[in-house]
Amino acid sequence: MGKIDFYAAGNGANSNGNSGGDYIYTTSSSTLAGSALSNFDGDLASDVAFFRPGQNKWFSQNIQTNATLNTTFGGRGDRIAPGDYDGDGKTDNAVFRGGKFRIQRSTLGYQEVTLGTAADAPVPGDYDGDGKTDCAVFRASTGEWLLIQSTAGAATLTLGQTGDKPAQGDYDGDGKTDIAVFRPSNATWYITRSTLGSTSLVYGASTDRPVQGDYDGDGLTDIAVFTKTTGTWGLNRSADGNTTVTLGSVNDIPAPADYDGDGKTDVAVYSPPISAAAGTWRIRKSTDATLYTLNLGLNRDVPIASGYIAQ
Ligand SMILES: [Ca+2]
Ligand SMILES: [Ca+2]
Ligand SMILES: [Ca+2]
Ligand SMILES: [Ca+2]
Repeated sequence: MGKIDFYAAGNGANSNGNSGGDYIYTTSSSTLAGSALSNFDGDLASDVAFFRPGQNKWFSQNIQTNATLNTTFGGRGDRIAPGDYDGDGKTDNAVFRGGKFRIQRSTLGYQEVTLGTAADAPVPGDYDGDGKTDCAVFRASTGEWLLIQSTAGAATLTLGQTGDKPAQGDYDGDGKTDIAVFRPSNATWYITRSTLGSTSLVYGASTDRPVQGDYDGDGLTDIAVFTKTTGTWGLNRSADGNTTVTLGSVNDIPAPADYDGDGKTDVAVYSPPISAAAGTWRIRKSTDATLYTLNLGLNRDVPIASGYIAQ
């Protein structure tokens, strides 16, 4: 079978007798929900992948075929900003540094986008829902989200304050990334959904890290937190309810993505080697809850999947 494109689609209707509030949604492989994060070969599953600072190496391994890709892109001081900026279904090498995105698009070639300042956090997502990742930054000091959308153009939205961690995702499942923050001081999530409007929820603890993803595969991003001291993942799933999973420890980097390609985000961590020869990837497959492990990586390697959540 050749390459196919993955789309989830559905209806959101409120049965009030008219079309108000009703909509049709689609999610393509470039959104922050579903099965296409960290997907360098463009199949249906996320790849184990990392960025190695210093060497500027991008390495990915398909865990079904063990096929690997190895490219070089980026420079000193870069933060990864992964996404599918050209909408071809393959994750593009992309970095943010000093108010500029540098993107090696898999089909359309190199692109630079000037946006924000060095102090801003890159928060790429598909804010206009056209299937292409948009450049975006979050400025905590003012709560501003500065967007340059691939179809809808430039926009500035406001949500958040100093200390907040950005947690963008598609929480209402309309195919458009929604701005969102996790506020450690009160353990509250604040979300401005593109179709359903504003909402907030107390979930997690002040020291938790936001690890939002689509853990139940319904097309809606789920609020989720990782407590590194206990290795506990709290998943507030939109369709399947609240649950916890234990995976990881204090030195681990959360790397949630859909590695088994079933449309549900898998709980996953990267353990840097510290004193061992290589790091360890641990992925809890959503299909059967079995653990996949792979020895791969060095101490400063940055999991590409961690580039979709607050770094
Ligand atoms: Ca691409
Ligand atoms: Ca877009
Ligand atoms: Ca949305
Ligand atoms: Ca999965």
